[in-house]
Amino acid sequence: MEETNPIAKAVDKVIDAVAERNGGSEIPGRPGVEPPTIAEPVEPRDPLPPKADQRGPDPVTATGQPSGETTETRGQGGPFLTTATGTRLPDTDHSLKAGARGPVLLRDHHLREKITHFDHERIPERVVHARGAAAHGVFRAYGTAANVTKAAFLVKDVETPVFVRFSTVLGSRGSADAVRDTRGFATKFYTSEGIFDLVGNNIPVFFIQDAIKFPDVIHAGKPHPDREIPQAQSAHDTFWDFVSLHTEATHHTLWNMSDRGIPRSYRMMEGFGVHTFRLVAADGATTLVKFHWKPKLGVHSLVWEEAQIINGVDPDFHRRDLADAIEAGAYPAWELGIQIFPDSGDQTYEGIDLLDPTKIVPEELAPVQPIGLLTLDANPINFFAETEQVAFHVGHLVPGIDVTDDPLLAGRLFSYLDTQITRLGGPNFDQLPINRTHAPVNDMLRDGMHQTAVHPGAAPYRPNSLDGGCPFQAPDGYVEVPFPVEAGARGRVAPASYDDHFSQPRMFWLSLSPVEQEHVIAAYTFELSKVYEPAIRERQLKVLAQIDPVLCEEVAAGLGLPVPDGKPETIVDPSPALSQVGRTWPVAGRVIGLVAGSDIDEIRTLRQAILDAGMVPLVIAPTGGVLPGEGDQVTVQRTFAAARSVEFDAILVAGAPAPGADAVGGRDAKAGVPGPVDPRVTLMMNEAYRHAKPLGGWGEADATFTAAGIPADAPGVVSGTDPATVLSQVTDLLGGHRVWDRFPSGLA
Ligand code: HDE
Repeated sequence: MEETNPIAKAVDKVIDAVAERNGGSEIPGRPGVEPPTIAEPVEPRDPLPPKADQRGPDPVTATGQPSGETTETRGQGGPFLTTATGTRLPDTDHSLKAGARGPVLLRDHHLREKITHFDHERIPERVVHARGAAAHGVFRAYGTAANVTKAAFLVKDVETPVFVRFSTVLGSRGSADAVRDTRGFATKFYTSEGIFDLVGNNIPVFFIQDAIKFPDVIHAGKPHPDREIPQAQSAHDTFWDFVSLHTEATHHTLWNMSDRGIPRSYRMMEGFGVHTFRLVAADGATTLVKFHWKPKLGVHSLVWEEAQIINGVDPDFHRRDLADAIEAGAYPAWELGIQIFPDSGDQTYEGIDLLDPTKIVPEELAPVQPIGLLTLDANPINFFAETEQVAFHVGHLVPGIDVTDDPLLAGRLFSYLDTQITRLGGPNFDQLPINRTHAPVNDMLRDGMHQTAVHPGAAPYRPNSLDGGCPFQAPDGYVEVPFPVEAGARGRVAPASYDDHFSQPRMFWLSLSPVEQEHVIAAYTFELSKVYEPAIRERQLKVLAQIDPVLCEEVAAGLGLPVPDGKPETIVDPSPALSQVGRTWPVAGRVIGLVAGSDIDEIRTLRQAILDAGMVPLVIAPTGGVLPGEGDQVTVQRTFAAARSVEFDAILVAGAPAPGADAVGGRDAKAGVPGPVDPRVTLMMNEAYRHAKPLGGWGEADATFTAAGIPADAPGVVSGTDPATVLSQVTDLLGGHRVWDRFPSGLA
């Protein structure tokens, strides 16, 4: 019962206190559960509960039974500082010394325990996908897959707890979020039949067709081994050396060079299982499928200059966006869908080899059929315990879902289990709280480092008679589909269908709108211009010639290189579903910058209107504190000195702000070019304009646009007298994500 739950009550009290103190502000990002006092708190009290937007792993034992734990008992307990073993401590600031000036005594057990534990706080980061962010949620099945799979979690209206981790591939754990890279989209379903991990990416194809090349492609993408640069990016010699020599990578690389390589948000990415999976129905019938996640907010991306600025201004951009959206109640949601193919024996569909992970099946040929809804509704309580320790494994399967013979998947089935043993320090990683199944475990695995189950019994083997024969083999348990294996001579070989490396890249290119094609040209030109060796650039141009002549010519022109011979050999139809431009989407969780200029009275009402529309208003003013004037207190979230355009999806300006007191180049380099309007604001408007973001203003706002060099009649620039009308027009523009017609494409 909600009312009698002491934690829920405590959280409610804290929320009320926060709201009261903050003048009703609902801006996400508060670091702790309650506002701190200025003076050091000295009155002993119990540890505070987690924030209202946070939830830890569900309380189950290491063997999957309800544990009866609560948030209170799982974290820390009692008001006083203790050792790891619960002995109370009166002082943790001074080492035990012989006299005030030392020496420090070796017998100081508290010092040794504290420092020793600290010395071992780090674990190896993931070999790939080291940088990530995660959230808890729930998956509700529509029941539409029940005819093709017996998986219990896909029965209509069944709700399954999930934990989802998003990631970049190349960067280290501390690298920036908005880099050009593939994104991981890994989902752990805690089903009643055991764990199912769908470990996907935001790009539907992969670089390579065989797992044996995975170390090679990753070695090529990671920083160079001598200088260990560059960090978290593909714009360097070894990457382009590899992909230009392994042309099977062309399709994936083209997606990377498209806007898909720089997502606006984890909330606005598609996800793909990539491989073809085999589903098994209750009657044993099998079907081949590809999994898709479709974001409710649509697929959106950054523009490249914006991404570059973000990586300096807010390297945690995607992490923050995910956590803030959940804290603000704008829960991200995706539909899970499947493309269904008959399991006809040859494992192809419309001539496409379903076992080749560098190929998609266009949605126009096989529509994505929705089978359930994923909603992320809670942030983790502790990054390390949850986001870092979560261990995904493509071999975590449940009855009704089987793998196929895709050779990339075969390597993954080995790798994900193996890597956890180094990363998480032994074979018992499944027992870490975030990895615990919700299905009762009755295995014969025993002992090992960090064993947390206390196994009774004398006979962890079978058959046995000493433990009454337990555990018994389950007649309804997981069975691998007895799919016939095509016999042939043993050899390091691939089927002929794997030789087509260019027809699908060409299809992707032809499916993009002109503005998206412009971005692809710019991305290849940027990346290859960072390649030192001309031979590698020229080799890659030959690859581009196989995709499209315009793409090749434009990139060659940008690099100042001759256009190589060669042209596409295949004729393909575009797949319109691959373009992300041209539709409108919900604006939930979008961030609007509200610049307090000369006409700030309306900011109060507008701010509330933005909150009511499910978006996040950030008030930007010359100094911090609260806005001057009558009415509700409005807290300033960003000063002119601290704000940068990249934090906002759209900017509204209340008139024309005069230069602030700190608008001098010596104090703030952004203010180096003086003008009648605060130069930090004109820089902000100018950047947002270049990044095709909707802009709006009222009062003397035209003076701000003029000072920023923005034509008042430019597309997506809304100037008016009524702030509510301006907001409504800007909100409509935001639904289309960017104002793409501001910069018409020369390719159109
Ligand atoms: Fe991974 N991959 N991978 N991968 N992968 C890992 O597992 C690997 C591939 C993906 O948030 C590692 O636990 C091989 C495709 C995601 O924890 C490792 C091959 C796809 C994540 C590993 C692939 C992925 C990983 C590193 C080629 C999309 C992050 C740490 C055959 C369908 C999961 C770990 C998380 C992580 C191996 C290719 C997605 C080393 C050998 C294709 C989302 O085991």
